[in-house]
Amino acid sequence: MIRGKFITLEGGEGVGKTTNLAFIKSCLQQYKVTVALTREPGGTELAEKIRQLLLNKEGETITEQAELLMIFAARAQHIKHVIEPALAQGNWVLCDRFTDATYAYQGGGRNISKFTIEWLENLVQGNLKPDLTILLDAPIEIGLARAKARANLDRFEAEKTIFFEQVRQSYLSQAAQYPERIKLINANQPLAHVQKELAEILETFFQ
Ligand code: T5A
Repeated sequence: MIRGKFITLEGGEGVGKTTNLAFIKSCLQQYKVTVALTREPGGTELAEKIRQLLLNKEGETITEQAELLMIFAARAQHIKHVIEPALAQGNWVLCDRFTDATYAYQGGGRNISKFTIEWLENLVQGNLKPDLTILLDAPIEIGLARAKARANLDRFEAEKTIFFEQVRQSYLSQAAQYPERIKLINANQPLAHVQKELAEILETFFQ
């Protein structure tokens, strides 16, 4: 059995990740691969409960360390019960956010050290890394305006502007550091243009 590929979709708030997941899935299916769609935090029953706790603005304050550990706890469940089994069966996994989000939000946004995140990444993931990551990038006011127009703000979306600037810069520096894996798309353009670029990236990936 040939192991499947692991593709992740990243970006700040409201850049269009969820909107484009189905489009990416349909592109991948043209190449005759079976695709499992999933997301982080979440993807299993327990991980979805952790997601609810993480996004909830009410109740006691969640410390930065607790937030980081909850994210990796959810990720451990997700990898063990969903991602690894799917890849081992030859299916492709398309995931809305993964560990690049932890470097961006907990590293860039919360100032947790890269070494701490790397340590947890090694513990929880072992050798598992995405084969391809697509980073949708837009000025933060564009993404936040889209997110605000759509729903009530969650605990992350209610952060200050500086937090989102740090998240964005952290994502961009990761894209600069890993250009082979992370493909950057300007998400501040009409959806049809974003999807044309997505299709081109996937076509190149299959060559
Ligand atoms: N988190 C997550 C961490 O802190 N650390 C981690 O390790 C991980 C994994 C939840 C939160 O968890 C945090 C980060 C997050 O804050 P989430 O729900 O996946 O993660 O993240 P959100 O960014 O909140 O997801 P959103 O659903 O808000 O944003 P999307 O998915 O990027 O945007 P989407 O597709 O819903 O689009 C928003 C609106 O914009 C429109 C859409 O129609 C929609 O209305 N839109 C466009 N409009 C015009 N032009 C375009 N090109 C458009 N693309 C989309």
